[in-house]
Order: sequence, then C-alpha cells, then structure tokens
Amino acid sequence: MTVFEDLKWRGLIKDITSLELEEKLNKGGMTFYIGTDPTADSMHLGHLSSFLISKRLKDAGHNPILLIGGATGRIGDPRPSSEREMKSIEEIEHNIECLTKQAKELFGFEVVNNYDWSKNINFIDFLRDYGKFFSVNYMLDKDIIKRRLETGITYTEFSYMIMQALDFLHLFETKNCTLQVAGSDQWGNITAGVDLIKKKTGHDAYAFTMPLVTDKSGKKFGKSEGNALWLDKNKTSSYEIYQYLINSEDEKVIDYLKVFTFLSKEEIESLEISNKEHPELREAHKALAREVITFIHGKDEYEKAKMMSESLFNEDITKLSAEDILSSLKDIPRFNLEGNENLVDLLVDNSICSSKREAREFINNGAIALNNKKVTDLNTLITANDFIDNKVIIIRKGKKKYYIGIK
Ligand code: 629
Repeated sequence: MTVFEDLKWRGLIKDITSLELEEKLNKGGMTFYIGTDPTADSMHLGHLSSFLISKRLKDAGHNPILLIGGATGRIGDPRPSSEREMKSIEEIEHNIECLTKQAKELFGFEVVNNYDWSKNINFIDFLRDYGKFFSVNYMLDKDIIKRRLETGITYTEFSYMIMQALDFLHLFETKNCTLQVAGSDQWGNITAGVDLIKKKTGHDAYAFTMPLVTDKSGKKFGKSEGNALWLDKNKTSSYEIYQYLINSEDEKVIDYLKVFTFLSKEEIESLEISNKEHPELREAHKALAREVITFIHGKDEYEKAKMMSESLFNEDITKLSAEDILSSLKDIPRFNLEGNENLVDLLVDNSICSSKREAREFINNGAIALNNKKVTDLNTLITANDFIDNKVIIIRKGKKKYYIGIK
C-alpha cells in the first residue's frame, strides 16, 4: 500500500484540498505542521488521534512541525456552540510550557509557538498585511462562523481564522511548510491558510483533515464520564486509560486500532478475525490498550496498568502497592480508619450500608468483600493484617461498588 492508501485504509482522510496531494504524500519530502492551542496543561486522547499523524507522515519521509498556539490560545478558536472564556496570560503560558514538554516527549519533533512571530505584528500591520486578504463574506461562509451568528461571536473570535492562516503563511515562507493537517473541525481554519498563501505568494499549499474519532453513537471518543482522558499520567493514570480502551465498543475497536496504533494492516486484520471468532479473548481490545499506553507512557507503565486491571478485582490486590491502588482508583469513594473497627460499624459509619441490619444482611448474602475476599463473619474486625501495603483496605459491596479505607 502507498502512504495515501494506508491513510485512507486507516480512515484518516476526511477532506483534502487537492488530489495532487496523494502523489506528494506518497513521494515524501513535504514539511507539514499540526497545531494545538494551550487550552489545558495536557493533551488528551482526542488530540492523540490527530497528532499521531505527525509520526505516520514522518515515517513516510515527511518533515513534521508541531505548533503550540501561544497567540491563538490568547484569542480562542470559535466553537460551534458558544464564546470561550478568556484565559489569563499566566494560565496560557503555563499550558504552553506543559504542552511543549509533552509534545517533545511524545514525538521528539520540532515544536514552535505562534506567539513568537505573532507578538511582533502591530494591529495596523495585521489589518493591512493580512486582514486585507479576507472578505467578510468569505469568513462568514465558514460553517462554524455561520452557526455562531445565531448565538453571537465577538470580533476577537471572528478574527481567529486570520491568525491561523497567518501561521501557515509564516511557516510556508520561513520553513517551506506546504501542508497543514488537523481534525475535521479545523477545515475552515486550514483552508483559510491555503487561500492566504495562494493570494500572497501565488504558490499552492495543501491540507487534509481527519475524521473526529467517535463511539458507535457518534459521541466524541476520549471522554470517560464527561472527563477527558489526559495524556499526562498524573492527571489520568495508565490504568484509567487501560480500562477505557479495554472496554471500547466491539463495533469500534478495529477502527480505533487503525487510528491509534502503528500495527500493520495484516496485524489488524488478524485481530479483526480473532475479535469475530473469539470475542471473549478481547485480543483486539488488549492490543489497542497495549499499543496506546506503550506509546504514551512506555512499556513498564503498560505492564503495570495491565497487572492492575488483572489484580484489582481479585485477591491478588493484596500484592499491589497502596500508591498504585490509590492512583488507579482515583474516582472510588474513600474513608479514613484506624484499624480495629468492627466491620458492621465501619459499613454504617461510612454510609456503605444504611443500617446495621442492612450491613448484616449484605454480609449474610455474601455481598461484602474485604480486599476482594468475601466476608462471612458478622463479627469481623479490621486488623493490621487486612491493610494492603500497611495503608489501604478495599471494601466491595455487591458486584461493582468499591470503597477505599485509608489508614
Ligand atoms: C494555530 C492553532 C495553528 C494551527 C492549529 C491551531 C490549533 C487549532 C485547534 N486545534 C484543536 C485544539 O487546539 O483549535 N485551531 O485542541 C485540536 N487540535 C488537534 C486536532 C483537532 C483540533 O489540537 O486538529 O481536530 C482535535 O483532534 O480540534 O496555526
């Protein structure tokens, strides 16, 4: 398969500015860029789906530039729904520092900040040298702008596309960057840059977008209970990412393997067969979790996440460290305890059961487990031996309700 055929097969091409690009992508040698605004101090799985293209194109002989939008982040890319909150300069600068470090660690490619060149453009020059090339009708014709006319858009966010177009022109003129890639939400912004380059230099530039990754109901991929799955492991543990990926919908896991991994067509097709013939083995889901976590956090972190996932829900949990348990089960309710508590009292005092009667009922029904071991004795006392790593105990009520007791 050619580079372009591979991208098509992986479902990574949605819109493309010109058919010439196919041959150019197959040939290699293009300098391209993909950008992100400093809206947070970490990228998340949604960014990863697009940013992985930079490694795919690098492997195909192209030259990547990653851009952090210090200037555009000060302005705010208009969303279809509503105006963004203006972020403080301190927060933006902090996010730039974090994202730059993260991008370099993840990809090792050149990282630029558009504030470095935009900060030197004064307002009158901006209007004369760039604004002059954007008719308001052209700008109003962009989908996201059209949708925002109903809910209202400020001059600031309306100007955003000119800034992103200016970036592409700047990178074209200074680094011979002839290609910009992005997720499909960016089509308006990146074609603005292609058009500006043509108008100002007469030269052709190119762009393509990737479909936004969704689940089978069309919901944006990469959020668990509304929370982004961050690539910074201090914000989202490898275990949480492991759990999210291993529980991907069966109907979507093969698509995710194409987008999120560098496994070959043959490897993915054999996983597809396995997924159909032995769904219970979940080999495709395990491969997805392995490839993504190994890419973002390394093999050791993957092994730990896998071990956590296999131990947290059986008696092997006593072999884990308290730190691993606490960092992996961040969303599990917690309570403090000294040790020597009577279990029935503990269940009631920490609202795990609503009364002593209910607590006894749950224990008698085998619905209470201590460190994943069913409790049968109504007079169970929590002793020093029950603490994992001398720090935590895990109470499970019924099949899935977990609580962490911390000494
Ligand atoms: C100046 C700013 C540029 C080029 C790009 C940008 C950022 C761009 C944007 N991108 C999204 C972001 O920052 O807002 N205007 O979160 C995000 N991107 C990755 C993908 C995306 C896109 O970082 O392109 O589609 C998400 O997958 O939404 O000169």
